Amino acid sequence: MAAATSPNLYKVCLAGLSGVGKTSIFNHIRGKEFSKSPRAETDSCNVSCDVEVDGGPPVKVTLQLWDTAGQERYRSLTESYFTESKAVIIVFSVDCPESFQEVDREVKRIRSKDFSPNALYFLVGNKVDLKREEVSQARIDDCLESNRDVFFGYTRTSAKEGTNVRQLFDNIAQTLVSRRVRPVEKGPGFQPFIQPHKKKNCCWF
Ligand SMILES: Nc1nc2c(ncn2[C@@H]2O[C@H](COP(=O)(O)OP(=O)(O)O)[C@@H](O)[C@H]2O)c(=O)[nH]1
Ligand SMILES: [Mg+2]
Repeated sequence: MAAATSPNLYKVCLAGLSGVGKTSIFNHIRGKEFSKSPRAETDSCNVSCDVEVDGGPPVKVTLQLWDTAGQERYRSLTESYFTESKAVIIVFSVDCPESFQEVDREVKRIRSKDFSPNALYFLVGNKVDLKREEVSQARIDDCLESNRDVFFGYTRTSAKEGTNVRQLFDNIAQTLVSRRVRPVEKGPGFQPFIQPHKKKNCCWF
């Protein structure tokens, strides 16, 4: 029997140095209020997007977005976090040059196939509501120019004010569909991303 038709479901992960606002972006898109100390849990939420393809009726896409439980603090985001990701959002904070240096390290890891090798990568500069931007646009442009084969987009966001967060996910959904990235097969072989023997919200590592 043929596998059941898959919905347009894609796993998407957040990455980037601790403190850049990953959990805040995650919380914003799932409608939670902004907090000065958001609780980090390994968790996922579904983000629904309508994508226009070739002028036809909108296609429904679900992005299954994953946040870290703060493992990045110990440089211990393991391969299992990225497994099956179709897109990875690498976040830095515009007020924190160190977080931008981390982007360079992450690009090196992507190039050495340490990260999810088949995912599309999206760069995000978060906290644009802050007056002090310490990462110059010239540095960002350089990074995008020399990594044109890595990043499919750059978005300036504020998780605090909600600036561009929705647009980021719409853009990711649009890119995945227009590049004909295969969604998760939800047929008989489908596995939820949570490891079956572990409880939801429980740390994997
Ligand atoms: N001003 C401002 N602060 C933010 C923004 N996003 C996150 N923060 C704050 O930055 C800190 C770290 O955020 P968090 O989401 O936990 O970062 P994570 O470690 O990458 O998950 C928290 O105090 C947040 O309230 C933003 O867009 N603007
Ligand atoms: Mg977090």
